[in-house]
Amino acid sequence: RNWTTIKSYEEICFDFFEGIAKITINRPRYRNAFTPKTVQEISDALVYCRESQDVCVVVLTGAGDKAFCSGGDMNVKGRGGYVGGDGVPRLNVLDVQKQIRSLPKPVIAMVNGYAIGGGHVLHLMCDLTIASDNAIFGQTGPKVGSFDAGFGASYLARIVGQKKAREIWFLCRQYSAAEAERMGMVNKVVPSERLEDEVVDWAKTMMERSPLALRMIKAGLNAELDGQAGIQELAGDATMLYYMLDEAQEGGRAFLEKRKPDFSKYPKLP
Ligand code: 2NE
Repeated sequence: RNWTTIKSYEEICFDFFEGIAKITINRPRYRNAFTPKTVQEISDALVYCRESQDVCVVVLTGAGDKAFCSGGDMNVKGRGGYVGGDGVPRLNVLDVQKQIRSLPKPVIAMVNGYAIGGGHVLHLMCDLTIASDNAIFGQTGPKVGSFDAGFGASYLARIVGQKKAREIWFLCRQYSAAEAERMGMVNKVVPSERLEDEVVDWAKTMMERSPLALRMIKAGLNAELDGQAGIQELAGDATMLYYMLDEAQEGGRAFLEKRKPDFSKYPKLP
């Protein structure tokens, strides 16, 4: 498959192939643990994915065959967050979680090994997860002095149920791809040599569907769980659609032409 580089970064790769943008955490030496810089680069790539008319589906993965992502880089975990080159402690991965959540395009986690700690939460945030049969899932926070009580807890519980979510966090065990699939965290498990083909198949199928319909259903699924922020997303999409109608154009035109708007001719459907 002929992936072309969209933009070069230091700690991620960012590639494109036939409507699919692939973000690869590229720190295999550390099982693809993220630093504040890795996260900043992912965030930048996600902004590109949101803005680009060419990107239809986003894939998030990790380099090599051992890990999707092992969470925050413990080497730079300081007091108050993960410390980058500027010496400031950050938890900027939480912003990336929200970016994935509100990206108006499908995001697939392509899990090719360990999805652990903050890396596990990243796969959860993606709309779909396709995993290789050697993938391993789990949270480690309470073992290593951390936790994610945000999406990492409540969204996990929505997916696997309260009892399983508590088990996953309280015991910090590791789960096989088959177990993760049974829990509903994984859409499909495939042999590792088929992983990318399978992900590209799923992406291509989604690209045959109406992008606006996918956007609205993602916003609707989010809205139920995300409170006012979720409603804002769905409402923003409704505003965007309204702006596409003559009825909304008439309001703006009337203002600029300094006349009363005439909305009488627009349909009032039952
Ligand atoms: C991922 C896992 C299970 C892999 O185990 P294994 O046996 O395959 O590899 P190994 O030998 O543990 O790791 C290979 C190298 O990668 C480094 C290791 O230190 C090791 O380095 P060397 O000994 O060769 O020098 N490495 C692996 N994960 C790393 C990490 N996260 N940071 C820095 N270096 C790492 C096993 O490695 C593991 O359990 N890793 C730690 C997972 C973890 O606890 N992550 C942090 C969770 S907290 C978090 O992510 C978080 C949050 O809870 C809330 C907000 C934001 C973030």
